Amino acid sequence: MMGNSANLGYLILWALLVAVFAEHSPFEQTKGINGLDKIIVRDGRGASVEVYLYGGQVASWKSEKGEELLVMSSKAIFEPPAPIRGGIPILFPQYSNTGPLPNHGFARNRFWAIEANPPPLPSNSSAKVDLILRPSKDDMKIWPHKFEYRLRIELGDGGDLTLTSRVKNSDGKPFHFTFALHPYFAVSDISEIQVEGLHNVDYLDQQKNRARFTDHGKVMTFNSQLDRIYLSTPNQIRIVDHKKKKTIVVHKEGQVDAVVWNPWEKKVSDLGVEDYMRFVTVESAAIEKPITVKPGEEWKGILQMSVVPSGHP
Ligand code: TA6
Repeated sequence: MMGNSANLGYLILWALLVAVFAEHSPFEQTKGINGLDKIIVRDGRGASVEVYLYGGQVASWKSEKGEELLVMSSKAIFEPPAPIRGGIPILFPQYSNTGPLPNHGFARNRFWAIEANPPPLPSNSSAKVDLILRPSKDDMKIWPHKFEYRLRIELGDGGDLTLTSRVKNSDGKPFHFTFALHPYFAVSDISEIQVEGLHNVDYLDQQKNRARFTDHGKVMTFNSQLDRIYLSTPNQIRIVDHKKKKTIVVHKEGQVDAVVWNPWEKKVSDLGVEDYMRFVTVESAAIEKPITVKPGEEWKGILQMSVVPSGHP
């Protein structure tokens, strides 16, 4: 009798502890599509971000009002080794196929881990998760460098989303990499938006063998396929969505380039035929001049994304 009530007491205590822990844990660990591990971070005011450990990839970012701000392809394949088409893929340690590695490197189709105690990184937010990627033996065969890629995914005031990348060289020799974070930003209609902030900036046209041009347009609009690497851009680029009367503000640090892409009618096997109308990518990138990290040193890059009413400063 006594034993039973003691057990019940322990059970209640345990349930209370679990509830208290769940309340204070900054994120929820769950299963996503095809049973892949997924993290959900909520800010307590309605904003949320969902992240797959596969690829360390943000798959959803919702505003305080629950509006989805990123696009996931209607034909996205959630089956390793295919990368996930949508959200925010991490292209590392090689952007594109101009190097020895598979297109866009390997970070987007590796399993990342949660890092409980990352090295200090100042933050005012408790709505965050820290991930880490270390190379496997097989990765070392194709890219022979020991590294630690730490990614903090964090919701800030007003539901803005910040991705902080830290790449540490834990090897005995320097290494170089090219890189991009590739957000598929949700827009009302690709023909109704304009991208601002790239006036008079040079770009490499990926549809023309990376020939170099200068963009003289005050703003960019879209009416056909576009795939450009803008070089040494300002830190802030804005996507103005006239229909939604909203502007997505993309702020980047530590990555001087930016890629703007929309495939339009170009066939992309894991993209629904009409999906191109709903997104544009504005990517924070380091492409023209690869980043060099010396042994024991760390590179840091920040991508901060927020949505403001159009016309807002
Ligand atoms: O960043 C733009 C880009 O490099 C385009 O050339 C385009 O092909 C896109 O990325 C998607 O690449 P993926 O390997 O995901 O099909």
